[in-house]
Amino acid sequence: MTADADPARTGGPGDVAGLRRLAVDTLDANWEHDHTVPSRTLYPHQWSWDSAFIAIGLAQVRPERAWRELASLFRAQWADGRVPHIVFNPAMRVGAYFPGPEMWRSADAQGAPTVATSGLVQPPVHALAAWLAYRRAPGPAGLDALRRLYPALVAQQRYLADRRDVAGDGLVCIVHPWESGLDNSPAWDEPMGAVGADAAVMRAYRRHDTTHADAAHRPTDLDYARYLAIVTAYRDHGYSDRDLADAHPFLVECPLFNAAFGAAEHALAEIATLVDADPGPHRVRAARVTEALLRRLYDPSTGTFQPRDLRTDRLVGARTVLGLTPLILPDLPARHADALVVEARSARFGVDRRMDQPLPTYDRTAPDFEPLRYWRGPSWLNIGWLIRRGLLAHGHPELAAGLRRSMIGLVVGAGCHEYFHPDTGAGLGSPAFSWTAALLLDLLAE
Ligand code: 2M8
Repeated sequence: MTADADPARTGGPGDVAGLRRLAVDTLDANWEHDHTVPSRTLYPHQWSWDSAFIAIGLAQVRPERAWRELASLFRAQWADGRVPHIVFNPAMRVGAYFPGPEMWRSADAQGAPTVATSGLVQPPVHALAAWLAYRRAPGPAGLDALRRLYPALVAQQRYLADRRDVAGDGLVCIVHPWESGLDNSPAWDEPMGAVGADAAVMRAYRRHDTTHADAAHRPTDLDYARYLAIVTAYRDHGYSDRDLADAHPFLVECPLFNAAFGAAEHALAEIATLVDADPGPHRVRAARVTEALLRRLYDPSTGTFQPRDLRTDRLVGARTVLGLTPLILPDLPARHADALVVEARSARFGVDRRMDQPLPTYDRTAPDFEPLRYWRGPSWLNIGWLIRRGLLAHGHPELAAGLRRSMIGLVVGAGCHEYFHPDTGAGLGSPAFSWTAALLLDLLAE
């Protein structure tokens, strides 16, 4: 197959109908009474940003489920507006996932819902997902769902703006690498280096992930020891966001999280016009987020966005795919969008109208690029999907088409895997991963 051919239209197992069937079967198999698990083995509960991506795909084939997916997630919203990154299914056996509800102890925290959840959040891509789901499945049922979701989506944004702007600069601060969604990205190596923990503490626990996936494809025990140390610090602080700057061990402004935060305001402006609310304040807030991102996270010397470690007030040096994601902001100035396109097209990321290799999550020319290890190199469909949207928003349809073909080609070659080898395209992690299936459906519909 040439790099130019659409892998979904060349016959064989990669034909559009066959791919759609694979995606729908994967989503159906992962459906669990009111939500979709990311993976039956590795992630058997509900995850926040997974549900958003999943709803976008479900909207095409099971619209009623798309709205239930988002509604069940938002039923677990805390009183302060935070949307927890995991909603635990009480029917699952103890030990089905680590760290489980016994570690998070959300019931002891003020304002937590009755269902057990984590106390962290994930990138707020839900308003964008709700808006896109509605565009795929417009009609009275969708409009009702948007009406119900709108205040909850606004409260989610308010939580992030009011409680998580630790530096007072208009950007949201994440308090754990799990909040970024790119758990062990090299972007977190510098801030994580300052978190005191010993890999040996993991002898006291049983990791669940490494019984279902190769340990060489997952975060290390030292990573997990640090993850637990940060969870414990936040939990023992009652999951309160007061005085975080004084003692919390991990405080970072992430370009992807904040790009999603800004994109949510753009999407809320669209939703507001549909549900008879005022879009004006959302547009004002969206513009402020873009301005803050440019002021605080854009590095003119590299022409890309970098996370800011608030404990040192320095930009992180590693060039990861996170830096490209502000492209999803429609109001990013052309000069900055152009610089990101240069970075995307460089040998580091290789975006092209004819892509030889999948988009990696980390600079593939870096000496510590790891093609097998989770978010330290492998290719992920949700990231490619976001960047493709950004390329379209900033007038690069040919690059967007190249990226789309490359992403579809990954599933044609390996199935709905969680992530893919960034050189060979081989499937890694869970072989039946929900957001891969859902976003494939979205790409096929374009
Ligand atoms: C991964 O994260 C969880 C912790 O939240 C884990 O490794 O156990 C990440 O890929 C995250 O982005 C994703 O939402 C989650 C479920 O798919 O898995």
